[in-house]
Amino acid sequence: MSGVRVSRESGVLFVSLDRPEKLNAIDTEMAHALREAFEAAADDDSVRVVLLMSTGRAFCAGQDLADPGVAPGSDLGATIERNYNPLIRAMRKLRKPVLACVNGVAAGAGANLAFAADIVVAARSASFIESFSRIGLLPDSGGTWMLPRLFGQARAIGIAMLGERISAEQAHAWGAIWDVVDDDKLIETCTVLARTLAQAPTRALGAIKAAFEAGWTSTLEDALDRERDLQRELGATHDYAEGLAAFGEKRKPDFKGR
Ligand code: LHQ
Repeated sequence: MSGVRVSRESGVLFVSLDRPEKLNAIDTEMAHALREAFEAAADDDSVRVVLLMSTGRAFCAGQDLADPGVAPGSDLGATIERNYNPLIRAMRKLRKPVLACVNGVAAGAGANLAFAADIVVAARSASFIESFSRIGLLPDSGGTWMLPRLFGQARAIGIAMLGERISAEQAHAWGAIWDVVDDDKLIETCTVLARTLAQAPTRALGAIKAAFEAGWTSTLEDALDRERDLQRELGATHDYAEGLAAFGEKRKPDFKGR
C-alpha cells in the first residue's frame, strides 16, 4: 500500500521501492515508509545491512510531480522538511551499511536517495539525472552536500546545472559509485555484497561511516581524537576479540555485529 516493500533475510533488510507504474516516484506515503524502514533498522540488532532496491524499469523518478502538494505556489520547503530531510538523516545516521542497487534511471531526489547510500552498485543500463534544474529547482535530499563529495566540485556543479543524464558507467568512471555490472548480474551482485556486509563486524562498519562523515567537517586533530575514541569502543567488542582469535587460528571470523 505504501509503495515500499520491506523484508528481512539473514541480517539483510531488503527495502524495495515498489511503485513501478509511476517509475517509483516518491509520494508522502512512500517517503514516510522509507524513513520508518531505516529508523526500524537502527533499532533492530538483527539487521546488519540495508539493501535499497526497486521494482520495474526505473530506480526512482524522484518526487511524484503529480502530487498536488508540490503544485506551483505550494510550500516546497514544507514537503522537504516533512518527507525528504528525515529520510536522508535516517540513512546517514544509521550506523550500519546501506547498499543501493540501482536498476534503472534515478532522477531528482531518486538520484540523491541512491547517492545517500554508502555503497552504490548500478546496472550498466542505469543512469543518474540531477533533474532539478530542468524544472527550476536545486538538488535537494542532500544533493548539494553529497554531489561535490562524490563527483568533485567541477563535475558536480556541471551535473547540477545542466541536468544531463549521467550513465552508470560514467558515474563509475568518475569514481562516484562503487561498481557497475551487467543488467542480468545486478541482483546477484547486490545480494552477495549485502550478505558479505551482513557478516561483517557491524559496529566497525558503523564507526567507519560515522567517522568518515564527521571527517568532512573536522580538522586532522579532531579526526585523530575521534579515531582514538572509536577504536577504544571497538576494542571492547566481541567482534574484535573474534577477529583477532580467527586471525591467530587462521580461520574465517564469525562476527556477530556486537
Ligand atoms: C512521473 C515522474 C515523476 C510523476 C516520470 N512524477 N510522474 C522534493 C520536494 C519538493 C518539491 C519537488 O522536488 C523534490 C525532489 C525532486 O525529486 S524534484 C525532481 C522530480 N523528478 C523529475 O523531475 C524527473 C521527472 N521525470 C523524468 O525526467 C523522466 O520521466 C525520467 C528521466 C525519470 C524517465 O524518462 P523516460 O524513461 O523517458 O520515461 P517518461 O518520461 O516517458 O515517464 C514515464 C511516465 O512516468 C510518464 O507518464 P505517462 O502517463 O506519460 O506515461 C511520466 O509523466 C511519469 N513520470 N517521472 N517524477
